[in-house]
Amino acid sequence: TSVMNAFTVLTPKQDQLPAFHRDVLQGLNAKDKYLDAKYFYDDNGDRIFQRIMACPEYYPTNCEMEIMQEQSAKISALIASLTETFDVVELGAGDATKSIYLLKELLNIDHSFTYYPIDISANVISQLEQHLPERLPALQVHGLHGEYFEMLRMVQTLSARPKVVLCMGGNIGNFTPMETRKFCRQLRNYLQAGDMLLTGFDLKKHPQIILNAYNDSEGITREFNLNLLTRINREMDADFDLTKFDHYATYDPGTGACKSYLVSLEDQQVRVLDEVIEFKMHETIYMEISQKYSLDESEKLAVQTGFEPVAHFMDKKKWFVDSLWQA
Ligand code: AVI
Repeated sequence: TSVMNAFTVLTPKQDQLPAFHRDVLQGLNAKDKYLDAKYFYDDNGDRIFQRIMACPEYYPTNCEMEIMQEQSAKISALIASLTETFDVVELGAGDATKSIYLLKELLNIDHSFTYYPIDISANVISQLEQHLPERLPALQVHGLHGEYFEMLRMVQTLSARPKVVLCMGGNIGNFTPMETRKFCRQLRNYLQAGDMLLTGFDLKKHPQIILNAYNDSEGITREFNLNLLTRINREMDADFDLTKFDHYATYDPGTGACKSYLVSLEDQQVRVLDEVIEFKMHETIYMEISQKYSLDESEKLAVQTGFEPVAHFMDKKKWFVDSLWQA
């Protein structure tokens, strides 16, 4: 019986839930309800995000595309001047449509590196492994599906070469500034002195331009947020009525925080697994932060977290920056 008791104690019900179920229930039971934006990216979420990136108001993709298309040769020459050999690890690789320009230039310099794309979406990784060889036949690709640091640890066991880590697309902006500092410090701890990080920051600009990017006129961002409720309905046997929630985006130029919420349009009860979640009319679910930075703030972040800022690569409008840091 003592074994039985120990077993019972060690496996309370919450521990048996997949992380997604556990995090969703925790967020919906919190005093200020929230959901984690990393869960936006199921297959349908990936497709909606592709449409966001193609919509006219969502400028970051075009800005970073311009940087990669026009400055990849410069960036790769700089990387090559700082290290002889390297492997490339990309955090949140997505469809790699931007990093592909840099990978191409890096291949011109050194054929022997391996590209390790890491993404939370299994679908994204299998697409990359399938399609990258068509675009860059000489590239060695080893995709990893999972959380950034778990997969980085995996990369360290696979390769001892110096690392060039890519964190593009303003993915870092989806952490709060405090989480970002923690993330950069943690990343620094995974890296060796001399390793490099190329990281994107969406820069502060006219607040209306930012707000419009997260509240597009076609309602694609709205759909993107609501899709997480659809995912919860499907995967957690829930009964969210999507017509009873609205999308609301805010941008505070003081702090640089762009946040999105879903707003309950009435008093309502939603069943999620075997729990009932109560919503008051106009109660919100905090969905996502997309933090905007100044160049100075980005440099300060580098120094605070154990990196040296080496160079900034901006688009012509100066709306977005990819910064190269060295550990
Ligand atoms: C993935 N990430 C950088 C996007 C952003 O701009 O924060 C996600 C996004 N959310 C709404 N629109 C785009």
